[in-house]
Amino acid sequence: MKLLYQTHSPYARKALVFAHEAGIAERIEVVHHETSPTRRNEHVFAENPLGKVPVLVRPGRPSIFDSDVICAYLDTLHDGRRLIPPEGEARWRALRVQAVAQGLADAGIAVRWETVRRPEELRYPPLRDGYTQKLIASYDWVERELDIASPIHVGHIALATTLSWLEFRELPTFREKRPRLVAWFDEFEARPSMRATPLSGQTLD
Ligand SMILES: N[C@@H](CCC(=O)N[C@@H](CS)C(=O)NCC(=O)O)C(=O)O
Repeated sequence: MKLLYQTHSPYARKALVFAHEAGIAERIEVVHHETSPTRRNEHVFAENPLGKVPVLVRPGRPSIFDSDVICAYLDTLHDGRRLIPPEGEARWRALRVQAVAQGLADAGIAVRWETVRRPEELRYPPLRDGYTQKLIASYDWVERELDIASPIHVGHIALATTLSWLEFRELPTFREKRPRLVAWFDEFEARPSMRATPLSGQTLD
């Protein structure tokens, strides 16, 4: 399998960290692609009509996207404990954290459009502020709600890879007055799966 990847994408890293945690990373060839809605990447569009990474290209079978679906598929390929709990409240807890993590990454990208990516004269500060409020409210939510004592699940992976990216891009910090979250995140960042997948590179628009 090939993973169309980007070394500075929180979503792509989530899929790859998931593969490491599931013990199947060696079955995946990682191929870096630059993507941006302002610079069409034909290789990525050939596999995903949204033109986004990550995409999992499977020999002889249709490609899979987005990161949520890739993780769900990867979870069917190993014999260990499921990283997406199959049933009960544990399932909804994990998927809910994943949803907040996805929204955090989406909001972080939106803030970057309104601060550094869009030409200065086209930036709209109220939009920057609105998305920043979503970041802050979500940081507070995970400080309160995160199930730090549960066995590792997809929500943990999505959240850690997103928080790591938010720091990498110097977006508003989650570190102040959120001791529970910070302690959990710092421990998670030391995991081999995170160390094996460092963030690097700049977005090209
Ligand atoms: N919901 C998607 C989001 C993927 C995404 O936005 N990827 C970015 C890279 S961080 C991308 O390829 N953007 C290109 C574009 O928006 O055209 C997922 O979870 O995989």
